Amino acid sequence: VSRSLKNVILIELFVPITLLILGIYHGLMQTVYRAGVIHQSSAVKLDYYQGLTLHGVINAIVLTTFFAVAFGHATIAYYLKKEPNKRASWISLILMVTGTLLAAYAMLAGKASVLYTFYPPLKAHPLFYIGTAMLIVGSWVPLFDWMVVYLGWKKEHRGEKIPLAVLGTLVNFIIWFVCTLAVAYEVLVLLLPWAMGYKATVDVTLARTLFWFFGHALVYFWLLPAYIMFYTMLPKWAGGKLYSDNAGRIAFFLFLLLSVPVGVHHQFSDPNISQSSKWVSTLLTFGVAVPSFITAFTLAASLEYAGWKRGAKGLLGWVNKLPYLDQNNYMFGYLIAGLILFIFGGLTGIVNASYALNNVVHNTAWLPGHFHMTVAGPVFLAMIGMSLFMLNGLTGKKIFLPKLNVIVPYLWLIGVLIFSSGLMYGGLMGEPRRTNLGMTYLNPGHELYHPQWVPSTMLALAGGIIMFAAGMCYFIVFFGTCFSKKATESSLVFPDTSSYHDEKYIPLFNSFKPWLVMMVIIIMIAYIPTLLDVLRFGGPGAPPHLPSSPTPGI
Ligand code: HAS
Ligand code: HEM
Repeated sequence: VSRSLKNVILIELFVPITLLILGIYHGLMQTVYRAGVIHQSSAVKLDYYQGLTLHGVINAIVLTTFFAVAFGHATIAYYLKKEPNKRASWISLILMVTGTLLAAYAMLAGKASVLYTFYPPLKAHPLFYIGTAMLIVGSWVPLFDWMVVYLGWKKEHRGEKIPLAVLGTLVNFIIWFVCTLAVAYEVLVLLLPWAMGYKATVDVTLARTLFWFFGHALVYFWLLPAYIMFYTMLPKWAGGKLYSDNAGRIAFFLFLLLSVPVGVHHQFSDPNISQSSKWVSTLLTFGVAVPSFITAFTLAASLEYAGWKRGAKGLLGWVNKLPYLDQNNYMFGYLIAGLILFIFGGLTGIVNASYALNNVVHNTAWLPGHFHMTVAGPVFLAMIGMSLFMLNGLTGKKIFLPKLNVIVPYLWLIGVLIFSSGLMYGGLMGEPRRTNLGMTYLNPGHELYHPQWVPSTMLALAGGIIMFAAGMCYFIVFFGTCFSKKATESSLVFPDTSSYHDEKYIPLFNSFKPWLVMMVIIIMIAYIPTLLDVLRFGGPGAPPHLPSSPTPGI
């Protein structure tokens, strides 16, 4: 890649990983507050909710968005052999960095403790909203630029399959563009005028609905870069082939159809959305699990093939043959550890999506249990692993302490398994999420003391400490590599995975148009009735909760 693109990508990796130090620190602090180790509303001059906001925003919004753009630049340039536009990539970078700095200022100054979901009635300083909007708009710019590069490539390669990594990148950013339209409207039309004092009130239910239109698609925006690595790189790193190329194409296109219209599954407890809309959302959510099931089976077959190629014997012998601790092939460890976590992250997601079961787990500690095995599982491990891989390739610097590096993902895996087990166990006993338990329920001196939550929060604390330790080891490796001397010529080479079943060119799996039309139709089916409900029964018109109905709704 050119010097300019190399610098853009390196800044896009360096900025969020530096901020991540603060993000990881606040993760540990959250477990400390929850376990009642301290009975304070703040620590080191940072308030509990301020810390939780910094944790969620840095880890789940800033890191993921910067990484997706950096990795997108790299995949487009590598697989299409054409570089994105220089000016567009710098404009995007400047918008994203400025937006992040504005939002960081508002959060660190204690003026935006609104959590990473930032919907009202919590209100932030206008700079937080302006910063968020700039980060989002900055991440839109590359999509339009990559589309130009892609269309140019297509003209010269008629009848050829779109490289799978490019297909995944474009699908991901189209999902991102569509879902962020709703949050841009929420921020610019509802929240900003309210935060600046031009409007006295805000429509809370409309804002929540717009946020969740964005909010669940957001999780697939986090996930798809990892899926690109699973399909197009992992099989090669494992020593084999991708079982089926078409399986990957189908999975990505199904995400395009179903990532957005499922947001209402976060609002099963909102009384102003009808039960029929919620039922449609449940059904579509089971639908969006299908591409992940396809992925699970395709990857298992690909890994089995790799194991056989490495000389495995017996029915499950292939599992032992994979290169788990190969220092020169550390990406395998980062990806496989994430996949193992995702088995549990996915299963708990299906529990959440089941309309009636959701009543049991909603707003409890079960939820952070679920999402640390997804966003802090396969997504996080793929992102930090690939950041190191790109840093290594683009700078030609040798990995610092490779023996330490190769154990980081497994340490993280063990930490998350213990941490999430504690949270889920506690959640099933009614432990709330987003609550400073140390002030009340886990304070023996308080009348609300709940001793039955001691074991679960202690388990979460133990897992949190292991995750924190893994995080610190990663920082040593990442920054150690950053500041070491250049060892070889820089060249970023992704593995070229071939397919076991390399099916012939099928136009439907190599064109966006039919899928985009279907996407719009499904979104309309899911969201027109929901928005009508929200507009009709919004604000004071919301129906009261009926104790006779365990699933609230009109
Ligand atoms: Fe979720 C809430 C449902 C996936 C993240 N989710 C959240 C929140 C976050 C989040 C952050 O329906 C909290 C939001 C908040 O703050 O309130 N989620 C699902 C479902 C899926 C799902 C059905 N979630 C994700 C992903 C996330 C994520 C991915 C981040 C990246 N989630 C929900 C629901 C809620 C929710 C409700 C709202 C709950 C409430 O009440 O508030 C599905 O997409 C999951 C499908 C996944 C699978 C797993 C496939 C397994 C694979 C691994 C294979 C392993 C191999 C390894 C091959 C079916 C691919 C083999 C191993 C060897 C050693 C060889
Ligand atoms: C929330 C711990 C890393 C994403 C939380 C909570 C805890 C926690 C205890 C609060 C649960 C609650 O009371 O509701 C940790 C620890 C980490 C870590 C110990 C590692 C040392 C991560 C990573 C990500 C992440 C790497 C994402 C990439 C989130 C999100 C929330 C959260 C999105 C929700 C914030 C909110 O409710 O507003 N974490 N976490 N965490 N964490 Fe982590």
